[in-house]
Amino acid sequence: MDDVTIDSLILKLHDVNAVKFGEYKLKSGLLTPIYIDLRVLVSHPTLMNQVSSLIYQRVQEECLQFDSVCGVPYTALPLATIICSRHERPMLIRRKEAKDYGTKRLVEGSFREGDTCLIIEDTVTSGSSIMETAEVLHKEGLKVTDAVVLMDRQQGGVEMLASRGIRLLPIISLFKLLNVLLAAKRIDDQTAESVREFILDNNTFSPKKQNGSDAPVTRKPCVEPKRELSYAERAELPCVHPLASKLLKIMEEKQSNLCVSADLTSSEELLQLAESLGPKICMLKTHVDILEDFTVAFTQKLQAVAKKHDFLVFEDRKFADIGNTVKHQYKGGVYQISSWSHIVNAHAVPGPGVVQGLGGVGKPLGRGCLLIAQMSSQGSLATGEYTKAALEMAEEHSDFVIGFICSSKITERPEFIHMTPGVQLQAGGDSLGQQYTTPEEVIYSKGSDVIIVGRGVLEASDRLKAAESYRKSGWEAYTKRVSQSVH
Ligand code: 5BU
Repeated sequence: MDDVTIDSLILKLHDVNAVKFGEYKLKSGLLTPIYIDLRVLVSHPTLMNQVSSLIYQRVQEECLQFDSVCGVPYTALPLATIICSRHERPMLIRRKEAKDYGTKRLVEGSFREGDTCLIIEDTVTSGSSIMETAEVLHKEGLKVTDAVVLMDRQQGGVEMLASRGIRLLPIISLFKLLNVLLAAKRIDDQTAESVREFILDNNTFSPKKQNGSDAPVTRKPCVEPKRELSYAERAELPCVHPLASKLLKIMEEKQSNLCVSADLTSSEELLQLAESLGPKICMLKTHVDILEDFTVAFTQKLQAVAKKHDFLVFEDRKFADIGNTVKHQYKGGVYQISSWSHIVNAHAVPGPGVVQGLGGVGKPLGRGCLLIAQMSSQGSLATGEYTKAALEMAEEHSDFVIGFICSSKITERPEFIHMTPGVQLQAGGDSLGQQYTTPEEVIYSKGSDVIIVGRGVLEASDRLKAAESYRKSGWEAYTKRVSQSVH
């Protein structure tokens, strides 16, 4: 789905008053500074068709398999009708109230027990409306595995539905909507910030509520495996964080454990680098504060390139303050890192508050954090007991910490991903204390998972060729390591 189409749709939705700013009451009684009312769509047939096309495009992109389609009443009903009519797919209608005469059916249309029904919705906040419809469908013997939604308010719907076995596929996220309206000067910084604040402070999903107990719910720790697992095997473990699982899958699919460190000062050059090296890398690391021309539009373009070439973005921000401060640094300020970077990192030096502050912002967005357990620079103080303490901190916050920046493997637990900077094809260093180790040494001998390479690629006369050499070298070291430990 291309970004230009989404951006222009967002502006059109704003034009027809489907997105309003002010003070509105939600179904839950909560007052919200943004209201999304897609009921007006029916008065705008062109827009209606465009939205239906986008929903169907998403269905095709994800190769979803289903026997029928059901729109959540009422706003999504006409959307489902257009899609089903245009693409000749069977539709089901869920009644809000059962008739008190005739068949008394709650679901109209023909279906067989065990059929899969795809749900379509216009806006999701907590996910409860989709869940209500899914429960009615379940009672009729239908299966619901996926739901496509035009607008995700990012308040916990994805997580709530996932906990009930339904994958929610959103087309527009609220943060994306804000960025586009802000870039088009439809709203000011203050409005965008107050909405962001509201969304982050009002996440409706609490794993505690889901299992009815007060005990904090964390993913069950992985059992230490008896042999070295492949990236693909680790991705499938239920104890692995969804973002770590995504990264491991990308690594396996692209046969790349290379993260390029895009330490550049021009956003244009950085985007060009991302575009050309995209197919070779599993992750791109940034230092956005060294860009001389940072804009919100840059982050949108970077996200689009990351999506196109299937890599994750890691902003190497190295948060190191008390929880309350890092919370603001992560979600706000000029860079709004949480809105575009999949992964960030933090020093363990402030204690667990740093992870808790960041987690409050990042967890609802599905983000992940790396703890800096060791550094590549000469004389680093992050050694011994400090490294051990960072590991313990990660183990206690494994619902947000997905791994480490380290020079070698520090734990056998397969849910944590080890990432190592200070890598070049020849060992050595620079004049300011950086120390380099080779990909073979890092991945094969030291058991790390990802090589982070900056100048090794950036200073090469042919960056693409250099990236390919690092990818190949890192991948060969990994296959050698895994094959030697098989059974
Ligand atoms: P180089 O050009 O490959 O030396 O760049 C390494 C990058 O990794 C650079 O962006 C550093 O800020 C970053 N880095 C590092 O080198 N060592 C560390 O321990 C950590 C980050 Br944490």
